[in-house]
Amino acid sequence: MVRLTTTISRAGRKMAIGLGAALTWVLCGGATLADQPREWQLGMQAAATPITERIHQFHDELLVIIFAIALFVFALLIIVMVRFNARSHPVPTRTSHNTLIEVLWTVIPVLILVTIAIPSFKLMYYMDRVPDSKMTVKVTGHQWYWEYTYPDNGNIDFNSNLIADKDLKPGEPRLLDVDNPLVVPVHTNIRVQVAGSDVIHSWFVPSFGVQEYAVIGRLNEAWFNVDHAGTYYGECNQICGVNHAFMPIKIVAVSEADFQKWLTEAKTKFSSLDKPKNNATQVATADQAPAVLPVADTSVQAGNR
Ligand SMILES: [Cu+2]
Repeated sequence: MVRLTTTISRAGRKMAIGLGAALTWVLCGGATLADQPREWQLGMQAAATPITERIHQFHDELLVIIFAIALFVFALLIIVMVRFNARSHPVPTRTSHNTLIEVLWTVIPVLILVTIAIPSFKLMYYMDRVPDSKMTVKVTGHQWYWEYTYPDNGNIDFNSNLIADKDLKPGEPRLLDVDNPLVVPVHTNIRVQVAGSDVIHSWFVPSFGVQEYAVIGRLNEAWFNVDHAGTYYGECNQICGVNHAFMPIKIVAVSEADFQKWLTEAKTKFSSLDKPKNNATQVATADQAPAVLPVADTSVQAGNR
């Protein structure tokens, strides 16, 4: 008996250590490796903006409510199975109405939904209203790349194209890295205007909590304020054609000083809006699509069609 207890306690200790390690990995790993999806990742990418922080908080609150409801329904099912099966309850009751219960099962769900709706609407308005923005970035979705414009910084305008597998340098994530990332300063309210040029795309950056449709002839707005310098990745998440999977988003958030430095370089590097586009030759038409497909692996191409 004593031996059994020791074995159990040893196993328990091992399990506790394992759980502790896993938890530390999730907590620490999650916080530092936050900018892009990781293999075997659990949970969401860590928040890089106040919007994402609130989204995650709301998600956690909903999780509690969902759990409580699931446990309650599970308990009811167990009670019904134990108390009202044919053996323990051979003569079924003929009850068909119970006013009190009917009122309760209508009113309580309504109250639960209202409880969810209030923080949900608060969050939606928080995401929707662009607070005093210091700068604007215009994002245009094309088949199949993104174009970034800085209207209040000398109309810098450039295209952001995927780096093909064969050109990837060590450390550059496959299908996520681009030639020209969007560069933004940290701790700045940035207004994002999203538009489309051909079909509907969607500019989605998980760690920023921003997902905005790029619709032709329509200007959608979002905003973000990046907490800390770093590189953040996102993807087009509106099925937009054959190369939908190959138009990732890369955002580099830098300090204000570094941003000013980048602006000076960018002004010479990229042509401004009133000059012809720097890489207009890369604009793809539908019949050119297979030719511009930037991934060498043909099995991937076929899988994405
Ligand atoms: Cu797209």
